Amino acid sequence: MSSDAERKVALITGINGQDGSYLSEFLLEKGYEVHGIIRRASSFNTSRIEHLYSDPYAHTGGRLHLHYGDMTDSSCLVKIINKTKPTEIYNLAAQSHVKVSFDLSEYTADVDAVGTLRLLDAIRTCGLENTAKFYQASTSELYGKVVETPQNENTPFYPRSPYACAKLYAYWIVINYREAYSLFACNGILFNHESPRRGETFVTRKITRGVAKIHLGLSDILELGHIDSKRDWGHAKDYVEAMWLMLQKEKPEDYVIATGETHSVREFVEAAFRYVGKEIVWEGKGVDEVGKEKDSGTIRVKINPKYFRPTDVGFLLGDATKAKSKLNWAPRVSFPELVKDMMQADIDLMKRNPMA
Ligand code: NDP
Ligand code: GDR
Repeated sequence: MSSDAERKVALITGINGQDGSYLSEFLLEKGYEVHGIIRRASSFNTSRIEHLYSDPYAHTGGRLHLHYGDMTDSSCLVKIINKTKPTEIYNLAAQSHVKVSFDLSEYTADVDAVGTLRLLDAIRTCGLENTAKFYQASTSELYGKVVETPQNENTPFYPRSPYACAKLYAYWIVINYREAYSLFACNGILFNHESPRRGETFVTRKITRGVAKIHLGLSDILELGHIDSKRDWGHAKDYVEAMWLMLQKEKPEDYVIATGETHSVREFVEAAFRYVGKEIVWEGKGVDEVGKEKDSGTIRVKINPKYFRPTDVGFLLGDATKAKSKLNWAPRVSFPELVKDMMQADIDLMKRNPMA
């Protein structure tokens, strides 16, 4: 066995999510042994990482290892950490859907807030607080209501959902464990990042799937909620590199990761339709604030209030100057390239499987 200083063993919670899959690829390429926690589900839930197994039925022989676990179960977290003795832990697991968090508020707090505490305590229980480095998936949702813009590491938080409130607890408990126990722990305050592997119910993927279906004649309408929300959208592949970079520094710190550009949901829809060169379906009314409708001549999709949130985040724009200067990190994929990547992937997917 290699010495502790040489060991490169990563543990990823949420490994089968969008970010977990890209991060696994990235770390395997860097020579890491990668362990991931997955939940038991009633059907297969590893489609995003299946390509990483040399043989899907013998993957334990490779450098990627999966363990059943759950952020609500402390004992399994202790067992997995004790068994794998990771040198880096990436906490990506979360009930990550903002709108769903209004319906599952207590569960979201249990997984996203208390789950983070459980993981931090498991590290201490296993005596790894001086050796394991910890990454926390913090979020631009912490900023919520606009206080100042662009948002950087010093911008005050104003969370606007049970999800954001749970992540706010996680953010601070990470800082507390860093200060109280000298744990090497970083918050990556990541702005929205997307990809062809983005969950189907987040707005970008919903749009690219919907437009691909319309393009191929499989559907004729796309229903959305608040289309005037603005987001700073990057590509997930770029963002997982930033997670790793944070853990390679001498000192643990918190970093904003963003592109420094913001676009509305409406602009994303327009870019997607442009990509397929299709006439836009005009239906319904526009909205410029949640709950307040106004006539608009430029509606591309049907607005369905069922997708509105009790409180939404209207505007996000990140300032990643610190990450640029200290981590030498910069996004590579532009907004038009992101839309193109996601559109083409969904067109290919729908052609292969129109029922997808
Ligand atoms: P996904 O929703 O794609 O992935 C979330 C992962 O967490 C899935 O693997 C999911 O497993 C797992 N998970 C959910 N609940 C539990 C639980 N109780 N126990 C164990 N695992 C659980 O999210 P992303 O990959 O997009 O995001 C990764 C992290 O980064 C999340 O914490 C998210 O909140 C945060 N974040 C994301 C941003 C983005 O724009 N993508 C921006 C900023 C932060 P399962 O498949 O079983 O549901
Ligand atoms: P967000 O992403 O809430 O920013 O959280 P999402 O794509 O869900 O929403 C972005 C904006 O689009 C508006 N919107 C819709 N959203 C969805 N999902 N479906 C719709 O039909 C729709 N129509 C309009 C929303 O109201 C919102 O304003 C994501 C998640 O990945 C979080 O986990 C992460 O922390 C943040 O990004 C940064």
